[in-house]
Amino acid sequence: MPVCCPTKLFMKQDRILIIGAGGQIGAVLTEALREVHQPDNVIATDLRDLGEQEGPTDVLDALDGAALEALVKKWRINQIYHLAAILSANGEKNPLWAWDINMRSLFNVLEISRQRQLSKVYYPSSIAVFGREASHFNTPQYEVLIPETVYGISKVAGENWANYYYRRYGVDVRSIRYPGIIGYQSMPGGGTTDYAVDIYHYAVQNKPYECFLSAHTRLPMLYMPDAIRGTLELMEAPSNRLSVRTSYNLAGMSFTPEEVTASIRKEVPAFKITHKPDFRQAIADSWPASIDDSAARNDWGWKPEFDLDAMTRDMLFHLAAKYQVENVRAPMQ
Ligand code: VAH
Repeated sequence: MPVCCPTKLFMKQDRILIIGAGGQIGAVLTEALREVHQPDNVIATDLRDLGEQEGPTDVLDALDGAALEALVKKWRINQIYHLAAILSANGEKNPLWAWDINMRSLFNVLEISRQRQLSKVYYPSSIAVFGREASHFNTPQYEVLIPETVYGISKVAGENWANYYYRRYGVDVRSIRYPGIIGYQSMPGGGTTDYAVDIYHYAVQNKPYECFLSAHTRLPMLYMPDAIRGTLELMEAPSNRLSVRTSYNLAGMSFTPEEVTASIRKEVPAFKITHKPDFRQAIADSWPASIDDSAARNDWGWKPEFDLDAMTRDMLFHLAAKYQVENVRAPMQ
């Protein structure tokens, strides 16, 4: 079943290592990469055993540079997708631990990529790189970056290291500043935008949901199929088309808990929500409400396909199957 890319980009003989393949994006990206490449050429790794999959898996702690080098040699890797990170909310519970994990794992990836001249590296960033000093609406690609979370600080540093390894050593590192990502295939972990996933799991079971953000908190968001397709399109773009080597702004939609609730109620009229803002409200308030992704559109033809109602229909349809709920409308065609 095509995860995101109705048209196969093309089959290639690259050998790809995915770090953090058990995470919210990593799990879906692994499946999508195995649709484009030979499944046996996509090696999924995580801290924990990933169990049986369509392609090879391995256990990897990305903080262990020697272990990473051993896997790159063992599987004859020429591309790394580094999806492991401590996200915004969890990072604030243990700042120096989050910094260490996010940075040491990146340095291991960049160094092994430099030493073994890997062909491409994918390193996700986030709109968490922006703080209150940035333009709040339609935040531009080049903007002052004063993040208020350790996660955001690590992503600003990471973007600049990626740019450095590209310009100094020619390592072809590519990056996207993901907004909040919403999908039915996997659960998020430790983020501030996780409410936008949790709400659908409660709604499809017609359970009341207590939202940890206030009703009017507007944040940039992106549906998983769009996020995955955008990532693959960036990775397949000709290198000479890419003008941004820190990280590309990417946007899909921008909504508040109140607006996603209204969208859900078109399908689940009885859905109830309450709001009990916690420490994540301050994080969300420091982020942009919407993002200008014109650089991605100009450089590699980025264009989102899902709006809020289309995402709602798709999320509820797939989650209805998971929870064995009936009478949920099929997704919009
Ligand atoms: C987080 N989901 O909430 C991540 C993301 C823009 C938010 O980076 O931390």
